[in-house]
Amino acid sequence: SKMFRQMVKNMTIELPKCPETSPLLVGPLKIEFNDSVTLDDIRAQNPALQLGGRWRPTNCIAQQKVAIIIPFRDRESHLKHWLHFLHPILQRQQLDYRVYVINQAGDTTFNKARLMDAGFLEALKEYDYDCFVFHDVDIIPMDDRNTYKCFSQPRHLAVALDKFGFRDEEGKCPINLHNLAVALDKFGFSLPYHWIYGGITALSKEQFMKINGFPTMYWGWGGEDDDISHRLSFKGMSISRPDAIVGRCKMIRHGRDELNQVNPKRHNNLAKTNETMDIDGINSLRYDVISINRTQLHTKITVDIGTP
Ligand code: UD2
Ligand code: MN
Repeated sequence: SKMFRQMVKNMTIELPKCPETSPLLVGPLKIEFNDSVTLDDIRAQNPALQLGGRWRPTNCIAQQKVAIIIPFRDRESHLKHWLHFLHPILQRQQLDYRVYVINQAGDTTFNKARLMDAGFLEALKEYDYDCFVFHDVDIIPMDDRNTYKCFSQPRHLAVALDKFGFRDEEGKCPINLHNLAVALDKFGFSLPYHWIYGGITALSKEQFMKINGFPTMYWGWGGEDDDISHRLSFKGMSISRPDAIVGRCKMIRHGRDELNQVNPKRHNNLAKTNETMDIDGINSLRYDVISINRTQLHTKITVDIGTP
């Protein structure tokens, strides 16, 4: 009978591995920020999400298990845009993923790298992830072929940034980013600075462990991304990137956060990465989990990461 056949199918047939390139991808995306979208809308648009902001394909085994780590404090409107755009993209990419928002407790200076380290450790307590994507809350990829997975070298995904709202006096965008990307790509360039490693990055568990995670001493804005880039090159790794077309991203324009002023010590710290990296990072980090809040859209972990 049909029922019997269905039973046998469920019991004996193992799911195939998902294809290297998902057949569901659509390519370039129109990203426009609409403030009227609500969290209820986003939940309704992503009915297959499980508690904790988790999803995986049902008809194949994902190529990689991916933890998305967002360092966070007081950026609710950016987070809403992020959830609205990213959940559908990640599902089309057929990933086995979960979204972690790592929220800094208290009101001392922001420390992005500590939050990302804590996110790595907390995610691994829950699931055997292959890959960790570290993601600014205010950047949205403009092409779903920019796959959120890990490669044989650490990946930089936010390659060509379209800074939202950047206009000249006549209200026109002075640079057509698409044309610029096409031109750069034609001549074999993707970025002016090949060491840039910020915005959205992906490291496998092994790549992350090899550099002892991220530095703990960068309080406030700047430097930590360059420190990570230094760590990678000191350990003999290089940075892998999509081309400048697939790697286009839109950034929400914003001012400097009050508790994330430019870090005056960043250049001093950066000069010492080679000496400090083996003792400063995931093996020296101390933090306390204050709360874990799982919703349909994300796992929000509030952590006390100490003070400068
Ligand atoms: C650049 C980098 C970023 C980081 C930073 C220096 C790119 C595209 N971006 O971003 O990766 O290296 O410089 O530190 O290269 N955040 C909060 N609340 C706060 C402050 C920060 O949630 O109060 C989080 C949030 O996820 C944000 C991220 O930290 O996207 C980076 O901070 P930013 O947006 O102020 O820095 P930005 O845009 O200059
Ligand atoms: Mn930003």
